[in-house]
Amino acid sequence: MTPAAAARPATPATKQIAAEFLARFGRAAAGVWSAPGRVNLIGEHTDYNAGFALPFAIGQRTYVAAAPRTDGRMSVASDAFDDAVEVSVDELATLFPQATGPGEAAQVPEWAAYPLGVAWALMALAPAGTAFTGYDLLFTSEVPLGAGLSSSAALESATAVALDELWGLSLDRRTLARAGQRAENEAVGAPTGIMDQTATLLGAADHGVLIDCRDLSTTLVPLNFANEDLQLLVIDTRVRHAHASGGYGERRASCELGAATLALASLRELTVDGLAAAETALDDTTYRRVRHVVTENHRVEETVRVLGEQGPRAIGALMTASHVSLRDDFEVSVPELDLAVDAAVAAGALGARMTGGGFGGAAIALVDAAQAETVAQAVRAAFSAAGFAEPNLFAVVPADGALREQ
Ligand code: GAF
Repeated sequence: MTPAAAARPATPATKQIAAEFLARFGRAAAGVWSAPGRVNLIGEHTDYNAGFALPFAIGQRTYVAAAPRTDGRMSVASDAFDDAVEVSVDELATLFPQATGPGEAAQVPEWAAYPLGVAWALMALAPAGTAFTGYDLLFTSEVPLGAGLSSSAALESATAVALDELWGLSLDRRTLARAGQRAENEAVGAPTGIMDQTATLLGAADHGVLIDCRDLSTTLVPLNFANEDLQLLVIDTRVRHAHASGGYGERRASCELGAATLALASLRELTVDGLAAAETALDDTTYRRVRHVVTENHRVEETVRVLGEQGPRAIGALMTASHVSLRDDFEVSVPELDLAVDAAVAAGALGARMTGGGFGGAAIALVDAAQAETVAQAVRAAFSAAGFAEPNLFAVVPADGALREQ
């Protein structure tokens, strides 16, 4: 199909990707789509436990330009990676077997497994008889890779909205989110939850997205830091992480063990009041993983309540408590994240916490706008004194989710 032109004005980023597409493929793109990275305000490692999370989409986006091909082939290329990949659409339908373990599923360079995995997952959802035209897809991204801001979901969701429209599927956003998660789980082999795809597909300017991961229902929660003279600073530690390997899967397994031992469908069923009984039934490590999830769900509900009653200035203590729980009970922080949080709070931040899956990536700090530079300088100085690489600091605001740009 030939998509109708979208009404959004061109931006420097959309002009750039359109020009790169023309230069690379010798013909104009038929359209440009984009999806944002995300910051999780609070609610970490709760999504795969059917719990609550409160992320928001950020202004930094991943863009994809696309034009149809006539030879039944699909190509994906990115200005961030050398290895472009091309496959026939027929091959694509069977390219990814179900992952049998972290990192075992990739049949293609890892970055390409994200967009090709989404195409593969969408093909399985399409009505019988859908004509799967091949496309050239070219990506560029403003979302830093491996920084805990979900560059992966930005890539998945940009692909999902583009191919949904180009293939005429008209799937709803929750279904697109599940397709992105399936790509990540089964094509890339990372056993991640649904929070990031939901935030990048359902986010809205000046709002957080409260996700109930039990039924994937979402509520937009007003969240405007500037109105309260606040800034939300991202402190990218530059310690890179990957969830296809290492501790993420182990934490998930611990949670599943905890729920199974307590005979619960998921840790969502356990409340703070039930923790004392859980402690006697679980080994110490499993208990601490469970305690994090249960108290974090409670902190998300409290954050939503406090935002509604008092506004964002009052949520700092909940953010910092979330970090302490992730550091001590869930044990997914690293020294750089702990230092970012401690230095920001010591310099006057209202609250701070690691954001995303952990094992590296970024922290966030809620600061008075007037104090933002003081806090940033204190964090940089603390990193320098500790001998850590200089962190990358920038402010983010809640922005729109995935959309058609051009
Ligand atoms: C990563 C995962 F992709 C999410 O699904 C979520 O589990 C998060 O870590 C931790 O809250 O971003």
